[in-house]
Amino acid sequence: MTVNVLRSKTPIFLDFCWRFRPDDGPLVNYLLDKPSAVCSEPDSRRGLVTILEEGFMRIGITCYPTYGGSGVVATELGIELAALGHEVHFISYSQPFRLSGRDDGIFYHEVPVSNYPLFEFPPYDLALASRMAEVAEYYSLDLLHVHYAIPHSVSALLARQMLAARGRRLPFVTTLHGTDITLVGLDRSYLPITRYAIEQSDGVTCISDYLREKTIESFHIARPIETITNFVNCDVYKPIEDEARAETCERRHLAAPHESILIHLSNFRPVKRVTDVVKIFARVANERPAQLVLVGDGPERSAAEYLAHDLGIHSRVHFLGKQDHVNELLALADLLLMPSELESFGLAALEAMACKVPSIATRVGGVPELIDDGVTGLLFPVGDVDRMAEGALSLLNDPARLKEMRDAARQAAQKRFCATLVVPRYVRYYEQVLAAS
Ligand code: GMT
Repeated sequence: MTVNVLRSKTPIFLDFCWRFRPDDGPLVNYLLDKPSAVCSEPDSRRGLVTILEEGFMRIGITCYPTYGGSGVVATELGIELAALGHEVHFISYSQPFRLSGRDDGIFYHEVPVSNYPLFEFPPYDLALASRMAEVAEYYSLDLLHVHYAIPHSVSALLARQMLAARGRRLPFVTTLHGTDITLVGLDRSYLPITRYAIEQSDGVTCISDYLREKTIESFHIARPIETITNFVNCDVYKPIEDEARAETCERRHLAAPHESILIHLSNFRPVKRVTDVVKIFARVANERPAQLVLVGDGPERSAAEYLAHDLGIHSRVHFLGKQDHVNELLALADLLLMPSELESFGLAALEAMACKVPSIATRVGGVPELIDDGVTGLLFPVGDVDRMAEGALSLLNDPARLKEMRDAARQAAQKRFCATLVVPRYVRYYEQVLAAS
């Protein structure tokens, strides 16, 4: 039998004398003596132990693996945690799209969902709970971290109970991202169970203070909720310097050197108001040479395409669909358009900021916590496409001001939202949760 004793990046197997620590269940143990010692303590035994370095964790992460902010944050967090030496196990119905499948320290466990004809609605949440419990047991997970409350936190709660019945602990952290609270979670059919799962989580984090307050107010939650903002890897999301930018073949493919590039990046859900993006661009393109690049896909794409044709600007509007290396595209742009109805954070704007691209955005939800109006971007009321177009033009027509804002955007991303600052906060939070549970 092999047991974990201390914690380390690279397990070392040694013949030690050990015994179970009574309160910690069968998988957490501690060393009693040196290899040569006789096992003299009561209940002690000799056997193989894994020597692990202090602080090492095995973390199970569950998220929506498709295109969408919460899945992106969860995946990037897993990548950063693995880079810090932790072991990360993604548990989901398909591999998160930003994973290569060959990342060091990252494992993927698919959740098989039975499509037995009796099931009009296959019970994914139950299959997920079973897989979570299984993976936690087989791979000695320390904790689960679920992104987006519905249904992930309910599945994690079930997995924790399944393991508790077998004398094992499996604390779980829920990170709330936005529509799991502001839209879906408020639906009467989900509200009671979402509230229960939030209350029962061993730890709960929110991606902005706005969402934290909204959760407390809408769900009447009394338990502590910690804000840990979204983050960006500033070494991956980085600007291409000005002269080089105009010359890159990707940029030349999209626009002539004298043309501005406006970009939009989303999952094209109604909340993103993609048709407003096209309307803003039409007003800008009326005044100066410009191209619009739309990255992503979703239900509103066809309406946006129709509008681009209807307004006679389709030759300057490029629908690129889902893209893997959005960092490279963002770095080519002059401005990002994010006219959303609501954003609890606005990850796309942060990724753009790190690439020195300021946003024309709406003053909603958590966006003002990310974008300093007039300094790192410009904020407007929802639907005010005229003023958003004027704002975009005022920057594009004033290169000195645009440059100042570009620099400020990158600095803010580096100083406040860089992965190197934010990811250690998650690690500390896990440690607190593990110490308390
Ligand atoms: O609602 C969406 O558009 C997708 C959603 C998600 O969970 O995938 O996005 C939310 O989470 C992102 C990552 O934390 C945030 O950047 C988005 O602001 C947030 N969306 C909303 O609040 C509408």
